[in-house]
Amino acid sequence: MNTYLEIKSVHAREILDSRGNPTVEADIIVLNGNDGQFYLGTAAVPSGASTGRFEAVELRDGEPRYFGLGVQHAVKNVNEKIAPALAGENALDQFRLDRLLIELDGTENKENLGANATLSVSLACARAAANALSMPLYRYVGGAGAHLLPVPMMNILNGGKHAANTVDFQEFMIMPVRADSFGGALRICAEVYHNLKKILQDRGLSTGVGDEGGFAPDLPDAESVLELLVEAVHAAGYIPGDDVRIAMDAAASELYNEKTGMYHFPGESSLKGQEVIRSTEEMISYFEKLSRNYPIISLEDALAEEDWDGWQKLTERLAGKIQLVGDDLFVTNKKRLAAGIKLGTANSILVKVNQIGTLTEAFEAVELAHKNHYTAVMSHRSGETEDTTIADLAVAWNTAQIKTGAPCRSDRVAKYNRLLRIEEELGKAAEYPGLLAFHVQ
Ligand code: 2PG
Ligand code: MG
Repeated sequence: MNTYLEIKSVHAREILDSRGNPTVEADIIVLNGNDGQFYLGTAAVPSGASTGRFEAVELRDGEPRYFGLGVQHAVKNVNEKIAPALAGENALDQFRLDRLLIELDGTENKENLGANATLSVSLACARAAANALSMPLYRYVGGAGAHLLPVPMMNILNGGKHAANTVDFQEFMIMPVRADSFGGALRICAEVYHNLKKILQDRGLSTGVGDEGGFAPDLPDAESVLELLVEAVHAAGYIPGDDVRIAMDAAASELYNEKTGMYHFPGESSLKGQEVIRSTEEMISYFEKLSRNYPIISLEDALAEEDWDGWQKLTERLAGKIQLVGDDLFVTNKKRLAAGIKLGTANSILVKVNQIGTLTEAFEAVELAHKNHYTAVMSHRSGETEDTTIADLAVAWNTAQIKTGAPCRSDRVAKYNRLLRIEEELGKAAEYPGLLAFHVQ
């Protein structure tokens, strides 16, 4: 029996994200020809703060309401342009639907309809199809092979654009590589998080949190943050470097100054009372030193999005030892990833569905990465919603790693909780990869 899930209606609305800014949410209703029933799929779009220059366009109204951040035009594009184009199509045909969206937009970077408009529809289609087939989303998208739970890359100390503190690098994360289940891994992370809170409290440091739920105290440099993380892992009763490794997102495009061609550290400068600037070469040596002294397994956006020469050098020097993740560098775009693979830059890609604007294109980026022995890390944005789609996608595409913030704030915890439920549902089939999630050990 051929199943046809006829798209009956597509409707978008403006909702708020975790930073109190507007974002797009779409509802899609399909009619299942087999049982004559209607099914709903809903998806909401996240939004970044340290946005890569080459990301697909997030359409904002630029009008006085919400300081220009309204998304009424993107919503209108869904309701008036996308909805008629998709009416009557089969929601099971995800690749075809995404191609239709790409064609309807007609630009390289989705500036016409907005990637926030296209993504809301793309994800809602998949959700409606999964619901109509009574399947969990990870099973519908990933098929029979979906069984791998991701290792959390959990951000417990926020800096950069995600917090108003003096920490210049954006994210300091823990990765529980020795747990035997996702649930066990999550417990380790939460225990370390609470120990870190206590350590900060005892030292009179702030325990206020940043955009992704990690603490955001004023600290002078990366070394002082890494010291605290190692201490928190110990205090929680785990062994740093053995049970728990560290990951960092430098978000270096934010520190890079095009005029000077150097990386500027405003927080470190203010606390040390002298201007701290690093060249590409000094950045590489700095990361080399940090990775010698601390159990760092993964480093994201260590250099700026256009510093390809620097990235090549960084890869030559460090790729054998640590995972080098391209976020702003690759922007979930298979063309930029292909260029990177050719040049031998990085060995991993961060996957953010809204950087590219359709489910199909995000999948193609993951596929290209895996084919070329790059790892792929499924990721949230710093502005999130209660939508948990990325948890299912991590399992569907066997990415084996997920970055989705601290065990704090429901927009982050919702994804972890969804993964707990998936693990429970998979039962014996569930696998937690631990160190096998990495090509470096
Ligand atoms: C990043 C992300 C998510 P943003 O840089 O990796 O942590 O931040 O969504 O602000 O780009
Ligand atoms: Mg990043």
